[in-house]
Amino acid sequence: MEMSENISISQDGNGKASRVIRMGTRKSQLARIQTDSVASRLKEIYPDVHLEIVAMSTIGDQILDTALSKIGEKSLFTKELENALERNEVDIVVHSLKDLPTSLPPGFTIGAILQRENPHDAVVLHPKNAGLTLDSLPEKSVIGTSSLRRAAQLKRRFPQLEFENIRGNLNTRLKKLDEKEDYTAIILAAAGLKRMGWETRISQILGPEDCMYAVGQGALAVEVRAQDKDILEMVSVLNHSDTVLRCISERAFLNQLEGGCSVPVAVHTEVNGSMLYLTGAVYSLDGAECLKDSMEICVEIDNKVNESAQECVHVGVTAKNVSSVSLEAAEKLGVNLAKGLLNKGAKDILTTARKLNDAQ
Ligand code: DPM
Repeated sequence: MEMSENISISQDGNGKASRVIRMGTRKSQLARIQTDSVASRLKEIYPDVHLEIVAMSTIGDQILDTALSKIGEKSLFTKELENALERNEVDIVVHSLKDLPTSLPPGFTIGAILQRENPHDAVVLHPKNAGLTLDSLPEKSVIGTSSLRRAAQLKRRFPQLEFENIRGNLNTRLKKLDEKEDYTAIILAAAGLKRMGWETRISQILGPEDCMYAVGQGALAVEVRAQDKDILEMVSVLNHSDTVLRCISERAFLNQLEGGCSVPVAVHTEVNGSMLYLTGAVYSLDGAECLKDSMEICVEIDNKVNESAQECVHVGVTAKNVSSVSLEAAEKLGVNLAKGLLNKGAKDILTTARKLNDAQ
């Protein structure tokens, strides 16, 4: 196996040289679980590889009392990890795809997107409300979420409910819900709850008519140095083509809207045969305004590998083993859907939402 200079070598018990790959992770329990799951996939595929896990804490983990949308910096959870990648201290970083901006800093790329978990949002009730749903909760019940996207859609759909910020990692939020009387329920991504082993706390999964999900929600992404051909090759086997195509269309949509993680933008995608379907929407903060549209495109799910030496990068993603024709089609779908919404005034809605949120 060819080795690049930034891969260190260790001797295993048989004296056989094998590669040491270091995986950077945030220290939160969810980040550790996500990194471990990618590590065990890699271990299955490459039994000779030595994996080391390096845990770091990021600004996003340290600032627990401010709403994510107000801290402003898009790369909140990713910056320190990218610094470590750049300095060759780690070779691979596993992220929730939805935390990665649609354009990555130069020198980095997403080398794999793994099969998506349930991408939908879930309602977690205070135990005393067991059995109720957002429809049947008493008027003025307080729902905890600091996602502008969730709040906008749910305010529109459930005007009788009230919404308040809640921050912290998943453990902290569940504690805040259970041990106080501040919130009737909180809204979290089903995928995160499942990975933490808290699926039993899900009392309701929100379908697209109630709340569409965030771009990339539920999918794990593997970030690497763009120049590190060996590692790129190695992680490319983790790509799940349906998920890659869906997430590229979603990211292209968000990118064309110039939205970050702190704008009320939501999506829904499906792959059926060779058709890729994308629904995307932008909302005012109070949910009163909504621009929403759907489009579809034919993607060939053949396995025409990208033979060309220069790999194509689509919204930060290098998917070496997915057909480049399909990747291009997926990207075009997202761009075109966004252009349609921009023609209908999406820019104004987003600009106003940003200003209002900054002023609050
Ligand atoms: C982003 C948002 C949130 C996270 C904004 C959004 C939720 C923030 C909040 C971009 N990142 O969704 O509208 O509720 O205050 C995050 C979670 C996961 C990845 C937790 C969650 C796990 C699920 C996954 C935080 N990032 O959303 O419940 O892998 O998608």
